[in-house]
Amino acid sequence: MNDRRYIGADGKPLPGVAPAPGQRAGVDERQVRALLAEVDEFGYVIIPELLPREAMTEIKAATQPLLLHDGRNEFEGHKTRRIYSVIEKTLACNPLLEHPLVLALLDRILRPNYLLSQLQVIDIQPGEVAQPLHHDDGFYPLPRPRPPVSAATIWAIDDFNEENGATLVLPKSHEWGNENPTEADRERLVPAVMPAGSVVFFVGTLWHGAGANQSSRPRMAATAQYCEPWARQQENYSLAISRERARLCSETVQGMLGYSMLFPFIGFVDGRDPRRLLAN
Ligand SMILES: O=C(O)CCC(=O)C(=O)O
Repeated sequence: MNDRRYIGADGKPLPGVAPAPGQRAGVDERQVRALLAEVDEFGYVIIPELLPREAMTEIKAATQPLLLHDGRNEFEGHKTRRIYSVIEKTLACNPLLEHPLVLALLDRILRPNYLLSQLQVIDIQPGEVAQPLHHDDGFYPLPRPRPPVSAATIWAIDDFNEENGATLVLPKSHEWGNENPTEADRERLVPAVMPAGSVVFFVGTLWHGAGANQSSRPRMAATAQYCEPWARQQENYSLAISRERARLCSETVQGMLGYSMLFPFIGFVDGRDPRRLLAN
């Protein structure tokens, strides 16, 4: 099939667009199918130790000095520190957001040229209470049940355990209609217990939230959310990330920041592919 989504306005293939499913270098197709089957059934999957612990230690060293403020409300968490506009401040998390296995999953859930919706580092301090349950694409005013508009990763930079605030997920809630979780549903929450370097991947329709941190140490995570290329990103990357900074990123990340198009009518600049703006 001649898929027009991969072709630029000049009729030539777009550079750096997401390859068709099955073409991510070094990714085991059977693993992708098995992970997707779990996501289909439960709404999430935990991938243990996808990166070495040492990589997380490096990310922690680069990001810890940037964690300056406690959250401003119940959702951010009054004892939780977050870094927004991460790419403007450090490129340390880029390998997480463009990990080939994560991209291979996204390739099958979202349309080509899906976008980064937000990237955050989240450091939950001791004594923090559990975050209100939510699903990540709940702010798009579209009735449920429906396919997800987004998908997310939460990477464990520290070990995640039941005591320190491992993300709580509600299995199968991605299939729900417009109902909210009840007290009885809370009994079914599953903590994403996983060692540093692991990731929990889930669709934007899955109910979840950060757990309470009842330990004596902070729990650090990095989370990347991705959305359909027709949906508005949560972080306004055209304003938050400078062009100079975007130039330091890979073509994949540049595309996810917004230097890409959903052919032919979404995302153009002066009627043309915005990738041209990064050319020197
Ligand atoms: O930190 C976590 O475990 C989850 C955070 C989360 O879901 C959010 O802030 O949207």
